[in-house]
Amino acid sequence: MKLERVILRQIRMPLLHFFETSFGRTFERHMILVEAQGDGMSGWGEVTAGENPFYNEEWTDSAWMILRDYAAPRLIGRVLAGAEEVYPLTAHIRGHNMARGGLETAVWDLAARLEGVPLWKKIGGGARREIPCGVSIGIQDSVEQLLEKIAGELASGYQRIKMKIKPGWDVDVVRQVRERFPAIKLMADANSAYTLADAEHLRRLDDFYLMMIEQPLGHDDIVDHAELQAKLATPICLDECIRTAHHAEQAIKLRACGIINIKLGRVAGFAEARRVHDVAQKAGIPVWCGGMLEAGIGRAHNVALATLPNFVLPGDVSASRRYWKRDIIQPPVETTARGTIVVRDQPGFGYALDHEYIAGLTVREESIG
Ligand code: OSB
Ligand code: MG
Repeated sequence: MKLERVILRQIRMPLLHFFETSFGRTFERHMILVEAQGDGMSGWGEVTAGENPFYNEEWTDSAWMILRDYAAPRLIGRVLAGAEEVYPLTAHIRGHNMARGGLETAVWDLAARLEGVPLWKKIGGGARREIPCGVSIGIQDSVEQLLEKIAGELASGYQRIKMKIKPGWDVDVVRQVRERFPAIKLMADANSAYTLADAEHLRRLDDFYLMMIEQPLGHDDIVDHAELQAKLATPICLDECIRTAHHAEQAIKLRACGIINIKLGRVAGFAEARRVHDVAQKAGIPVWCGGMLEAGIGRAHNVALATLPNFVLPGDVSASRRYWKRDIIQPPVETTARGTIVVRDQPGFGYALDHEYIAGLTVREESIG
């Protein structure tokens, strides 16, 4: 496949409700869609960077510059034997995995479309026909609101609830959720809001038999997580810390986690996501697919990823309607009453793009090559 042109489009999509994590509230997403053109077809990717450099070092504008000035120029005009070649070709860029991943996933989609096969097949997935789904629920203005939201998501069929926590919204809130919902699969995500000095406080969460506690400590600190894990009965799940398969190896060797959340953008795309998956699988560590408030392209890519065999836990991949009044794909991503997403068999990421809607949402566009 010869990559001839890369088109970047930045779109603006207001969220139906704000989403609050320990690092702040998001009201509106600004995401970059990557169209990779080659051999007469287009593949599509979505950059999962946030609007600010708070989850990791990237944000929409940094990703735009990395893609335009570094990643896309490295690929344009090249004949690629396969999409696996994208990761090493952009590996000279330090960090900026989400920018790299937006392009990498677009090339995987292109490769699948050129062969006329679904993306899940192209990446070697297909271990399941339905993806088990959970939801991630942000920090709310009141516990009552949180309980109501959880009840609504359970009524929709979702299989597990993840609640965001931060200092001041943690043990007491989790206790109230547990009292109201004694039997649900429940977990908490701190997005790096604590330090080892909070170990005794975090240990109180052991009373609530959570499935896991996600990324309690520093975004880049595997060693402290190992020390904390030794003190906790609840498994730690690493998110921010795992940017490469090597990080996964180190975390497992140090016993810093019992579970890994894999996000395509955080690890720069499908090739490295598969390697993280394989490292975890070999060590007997289950994984699940994380989310970054994606629009339809990113959501569909997540569904494909979650068909790999070791994605055995419900992920943060949920229906488009939880976030968007209207999604950029047709049909939108929908869930069954069993709390699953049925994997589609159409070529590439499996959904149709709503080009007219995308054009209306586009605030800047640039063609490279
Ligand atoms: O840590 O998983 C996270 C959203 C933004 C930044 C970080 C995270 C999240 C989520 C959202 O939890 C999950 C979703 O997309 O539904
Ligand atoms: Mg997380």
